[in-house]
Amino acid sequence: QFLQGLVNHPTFINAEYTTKFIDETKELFTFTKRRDRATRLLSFLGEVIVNGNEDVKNRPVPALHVHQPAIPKYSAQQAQPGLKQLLDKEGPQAVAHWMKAQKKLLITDKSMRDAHQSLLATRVRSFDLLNIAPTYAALLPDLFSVECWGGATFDVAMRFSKECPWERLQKLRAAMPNLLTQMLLRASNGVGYTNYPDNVIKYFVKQAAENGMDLFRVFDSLNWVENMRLAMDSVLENNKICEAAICYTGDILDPKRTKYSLKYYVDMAKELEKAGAHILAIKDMAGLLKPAAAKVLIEALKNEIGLPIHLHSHDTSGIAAATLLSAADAGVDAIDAAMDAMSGLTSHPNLGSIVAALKNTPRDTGMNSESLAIISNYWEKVRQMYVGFESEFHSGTSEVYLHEMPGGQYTNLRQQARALGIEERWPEVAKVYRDVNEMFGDIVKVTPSSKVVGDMALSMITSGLTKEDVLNPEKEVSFPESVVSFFKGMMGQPPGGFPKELQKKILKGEEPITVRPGQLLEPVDMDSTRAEAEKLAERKISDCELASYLMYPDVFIDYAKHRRTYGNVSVLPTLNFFYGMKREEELSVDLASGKTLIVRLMAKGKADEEGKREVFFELNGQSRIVKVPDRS
Ligand code: 3PY
Ligand code: ZN
Repeated sequence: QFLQGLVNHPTFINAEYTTKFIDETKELFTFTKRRDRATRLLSFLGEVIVNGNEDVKNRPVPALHVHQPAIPKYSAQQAQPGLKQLLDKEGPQAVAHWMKAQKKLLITDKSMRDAHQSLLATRVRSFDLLNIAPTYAALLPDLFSVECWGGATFDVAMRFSKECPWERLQKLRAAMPNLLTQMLLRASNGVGYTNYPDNVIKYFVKQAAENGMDLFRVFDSLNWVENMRLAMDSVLENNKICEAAICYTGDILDPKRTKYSLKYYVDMAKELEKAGAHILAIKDMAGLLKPAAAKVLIEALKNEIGLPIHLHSHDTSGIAAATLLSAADAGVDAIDAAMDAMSGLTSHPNLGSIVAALKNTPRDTGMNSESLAIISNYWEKVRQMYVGFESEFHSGTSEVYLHEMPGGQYTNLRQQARALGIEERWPEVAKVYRDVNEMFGDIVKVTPSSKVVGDMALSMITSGLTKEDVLNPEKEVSFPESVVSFFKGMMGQPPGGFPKELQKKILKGEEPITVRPGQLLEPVDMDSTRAEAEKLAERKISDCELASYLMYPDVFIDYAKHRRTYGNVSVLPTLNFFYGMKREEELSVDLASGKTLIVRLMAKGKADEEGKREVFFELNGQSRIVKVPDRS
């Protein structure tokens, strides 16, 4: 501690010290009592044993037979070199050329990001991802990429799982050295819900690139290419793969939905190609692209642009697999799917079934079905541990074509409706969501624009407002903050602009902006922001952690406080993280340094006069007692 205090002291860092510095600097000798890692983890376990984990309170609990799944015995050393090596040696353009030269249909596995974001409220922890990652590397060399980061996972990792998203990325990168890692980046919204200053986005992309991200799927929630350029350029500057996405909405085959026509998509694709994309993604976040439309769209894009095309479609309707197969027939280069046990519903079509369906056809993926089964069996067991986060949906729903909610939002909005006590009025929520979209001028609905529509729908229902009330200039309406910000132009410009009358009513005379929000936002002063974050976190922070603070200041500080108190809880098995330990249960915890702790729960005492309970553990054979205030 003395040495740490010395080398971190500002006088020492700035080389402003004299020979008397050590003698005169008393604070170097005030040592805070630092609890060791084992004690901090025992405190966390004690807390969960006595009070439970807030995140699973009032949620269904796993069945008695559910246990932490065994890890298939494969290691990254067994991995054959793959696309990651091609990217590192020959650059992103070489990967794009390689894609176009393939006859086989390429597949991205979404299980580690979008699938659990869409099925399990984004709760799958690093522990469960890292246990299977070496098996991906060893058994799935034919996988095009593994989407494992970005989107909502960044926020949820810190906010609920109390872990560092950057450590997740670094460790996944190391565990899958041959595979391309992929992330979802919301362009100028980073991995948040609002536009950030340009230097924040650049900084974030640089950190992600340096810490193991290979392929960045970049989208804008209003399909505004102007708002994508900065993020795309940042990816290009870091020599990583820039996959620019068009968000698909509407129905190109419906002659009445003229706003999002085939021409609209082809024109946007050309703009993105000109802007320097290596790959074009069609991001069908709600699963609205029907099989016949997919054929028309992919054929047109293949004719009009030179980029490889990567199709993403959620299975909310239950027929997205037909869309992917139709796109495969039309020549799409790559598709997204999820391991069998993590597929279907608001997630993605079933990866194993697509591989099987294409066997012995011109688009045969070359992937091994037995390997996929090993990995899917693992996911099946993982999913059982997260039963608390499963949604109420048990079947596909054709209603999605009416409300057009993205897969990642569907279950979330339903949970919000439950929290507001209006869950039984779900069909009404869906209908009002559709009305809001119409009032807002038929916009692309994907994070964060989908949140704006969802916020408005919930606010209308809870305050008993109809569409007519909202549109009536005479009727006083209080609009959610996100709606006001959207109409101010703070998320960018939607195609065709804003509905003018409604915009006037919402902004109450304030002028909206029409330029890129990033152009108006002051650049962040990185040095003073770092100093501010370090003061609040009460320690030095890494460059990555600065990026966390820039995206989510409060969430990062709460996480840092949790980490200071309880240590790195991501090393705990999932059932113990959520549900503590049973009496006599023995648990082996691998700390990052390779040190193993053997923890046994011996007993839980009664509350003392201060309301504290003693929890008796055995740690590596020695008894340890933790005192926890009983708040249960
Ligand atoms: C996200 O932005 O997290 C999404 O998954 C959007 O589809
Ligand atoms: Zn998605």
